[in-house]
Amino acid sequence: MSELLQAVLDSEEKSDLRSLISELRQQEKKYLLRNDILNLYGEYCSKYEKPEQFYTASHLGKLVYYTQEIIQEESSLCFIIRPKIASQEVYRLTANLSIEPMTVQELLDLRDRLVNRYNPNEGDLLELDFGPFYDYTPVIRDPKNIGKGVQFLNRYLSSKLFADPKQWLESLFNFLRLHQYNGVQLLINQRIQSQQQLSEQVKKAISFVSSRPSEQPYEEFRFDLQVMGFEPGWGHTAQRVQESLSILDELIDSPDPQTLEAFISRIPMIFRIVLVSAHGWFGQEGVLGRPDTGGQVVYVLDQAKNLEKQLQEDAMLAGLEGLNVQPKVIILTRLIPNSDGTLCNQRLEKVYDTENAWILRVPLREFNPNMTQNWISRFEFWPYLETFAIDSEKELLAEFHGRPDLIVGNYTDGNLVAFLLARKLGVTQCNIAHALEKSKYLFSNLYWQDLEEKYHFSLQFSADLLAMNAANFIISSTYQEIVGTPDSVGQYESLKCFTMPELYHVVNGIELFSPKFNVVPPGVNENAYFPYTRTQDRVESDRARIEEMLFTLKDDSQIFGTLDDPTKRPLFSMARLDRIKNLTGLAECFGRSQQLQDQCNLILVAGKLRVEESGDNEERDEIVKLYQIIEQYNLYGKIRWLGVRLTKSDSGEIYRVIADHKGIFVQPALFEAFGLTILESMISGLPTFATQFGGPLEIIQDKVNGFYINPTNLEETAEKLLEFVQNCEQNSNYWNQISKQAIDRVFSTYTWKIHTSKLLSLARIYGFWNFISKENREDLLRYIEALFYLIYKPRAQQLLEQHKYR
Ligand code: UDP
Ligand code: LCN
Repeated sequence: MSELLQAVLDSEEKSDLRSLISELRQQEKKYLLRNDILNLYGEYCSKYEKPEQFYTASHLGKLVYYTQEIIQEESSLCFIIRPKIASQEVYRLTANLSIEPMTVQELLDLRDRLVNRYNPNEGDLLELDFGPFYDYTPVIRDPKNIGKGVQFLNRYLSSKLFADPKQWLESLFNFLRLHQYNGVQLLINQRIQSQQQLSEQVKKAISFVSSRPSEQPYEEFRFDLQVMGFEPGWGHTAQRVQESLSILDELIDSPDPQTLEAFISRIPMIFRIVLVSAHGWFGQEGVLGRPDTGGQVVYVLDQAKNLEKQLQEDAMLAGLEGLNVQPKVIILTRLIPNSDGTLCNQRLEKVYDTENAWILRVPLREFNPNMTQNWISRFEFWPYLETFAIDSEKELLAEFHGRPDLIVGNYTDGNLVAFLLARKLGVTQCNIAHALEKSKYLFSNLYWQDLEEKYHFSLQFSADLLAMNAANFIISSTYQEIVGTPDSVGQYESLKCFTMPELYHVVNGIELFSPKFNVVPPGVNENAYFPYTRTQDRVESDRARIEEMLFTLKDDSQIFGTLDDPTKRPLFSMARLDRIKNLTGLAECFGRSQQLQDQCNLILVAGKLRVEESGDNEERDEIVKLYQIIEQYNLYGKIRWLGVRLTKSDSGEIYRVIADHKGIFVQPALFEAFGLTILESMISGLPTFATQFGGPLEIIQDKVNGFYINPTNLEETAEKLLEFVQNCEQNSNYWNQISKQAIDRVFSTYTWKIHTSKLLSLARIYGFWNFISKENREDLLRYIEALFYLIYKPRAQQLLEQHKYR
């Protein structure tokens, strides 16, 4: 990139750069983000009547395109350039237009200076650097393969196996001897004493099972195999056993990535799983739509049900039926004594439609009952995590009668608890972010001190760093969650290098090229959300009730607004009422467009209708704002706002009723990590307009099975909606076409079956890797522990002190 900068300086574009800088110097902002830079450059090009060719194809145009941030200093400018995904270069452009590369440390000092928090006289600040711990582990080279960790790992491991067969086969042999279920040995027994013997016995066993009828049940020849050294776990029929043994035989003989993956994926090593979702209301009824309770709860519940199903299927296929295997999934959450009519005060709750999946609620210790008896915002939850993990460990061991095989954390708090538990129990740890708050709140790290009272980001970002580095593997819902797009930084990427002024500098927060990252998107609950055309599965009385609720019912306690003309096309949205979800932005977009109001009604399902009913700061602010917008644009008669808590089946039927009315779903979030409502609306057959900021960019293919909107550009959003409505009017089939393509998109790509088989396969491979590579993570884990005790814990204790007086 320095060449590009140099090319600008060496050409006649140097004078353009000079004028652009002079425009920039007139800006009040000292810290310009990409959008500011692009706007400034656009204005510059039109002011000086630059040709289109110059705008994009000049050296300067390219430089601007790659520049993520510009920081103005007295006499120089700092350019933070992202030449490609997941990489960053920093340059200082001096007053006399020469360029100097800047180190990460210099950049972080500069950012501190910008907010007047640079104190060199007080000595150096703590630098956090996780980089050295990744020096000895394999890393992906090509950014396009980021998020495909397991493929990479399989290639890496099979090449090792190929290069040094003796040592690696020995490890494989030892790994196979490990597995048991409730004390019963699986796979191989004492009769096989070496890897040499293993390889001989495998051949014998293959020839034995090959002579059996392919469908013969395993139980009928179990003892023959046992004599040869093989225990249950190879398959439920002669054919399956033969396949599994043949895969092993091939692996021993000529290892390749596919064979390795196929073999490891068959190993019966996971029966008990913990899903940690610690904060907030975790329940099956009456919890959704509350401030902290949205997609994560939906995701984890669906995941638990589908994991159980997959584990049962895997156990059956492995031939474990005779052992009475009962896989168990526990969702670990906090118990909330004052549970506002929900079951969140109940210790144990069975997950519907499962045999052995449970919600286990562990109470917080009673530091101050005013706090711990009630719901605690996710931004305040930090002081309780360590003791929650200690208490949960005991409960989990009792519930499982032993250790779990996999611990999956959810969100920052759950991931930290997962780390503490996994460390104690020596179990594989998987993380799921759902949302990393750092990228949601602009400059949240730079101004953390000002935001601390409300958000406690110092604890949150520290916890993120610790948990994500500790995790054996991380699953993300999209590629861009990890490393963004060519022109926007990813959520994990945002934690790579940043300053927390006066607390620490992060010079390398996470290795984005590590194979620990894997993209595994969620699915959608197909019992609750299905195409509106599937009338045979819909309940007429529910449809009629929801129809009335959406369009005509008068119930001031839960519904605001009466529609003048309920037959107009509904624009529909449903979300928690927080700032980032931006339902107020959608209302404003609707308010500003008379044409849109002429054609459509706006129907919102969101939060509560009254400030005094809400315990959450952001929700209260949004309630006030929504009423202001309704008043300002006189939206009476054109909007309905439902502050209702829906059952699962009602929430499914709502989308379908909107689809019956040929409506549109709009998701206007300022940023959306993934967006389950988008899957729900698409599978229901609703044309969906969703934010271009975040996950929806990967879910939707623009104009094919949905549409992108830029929610910060209200006019453009209104135009896009209007254009769609007009197209539907001109072509009566247009709505149906988009609707059908939306449905197809979800069924082809976002199902829980795909998710759980991939997740379990990852858990096995990473478990195997940990074992076979003898990778010593102890140094990393010790570093993480030290940071936990030296940074996280004292800050958490300070917050706890504050909580004592609430
Ligand atoms: N939801 C709901 N009622 C509401 C708001 C949301 O049932 O009032 C559900 C919605 O159907 C979806 C989830 O909550 O299943 C929201 O998930 P999403 O990923 O869209 O956003 P999040 O709330 O997690 O940020
Ligand atoms: C949290 C969010 O903010 C959403 O974008 C996700 O869809 C949800 O969690 C489930 O992962």
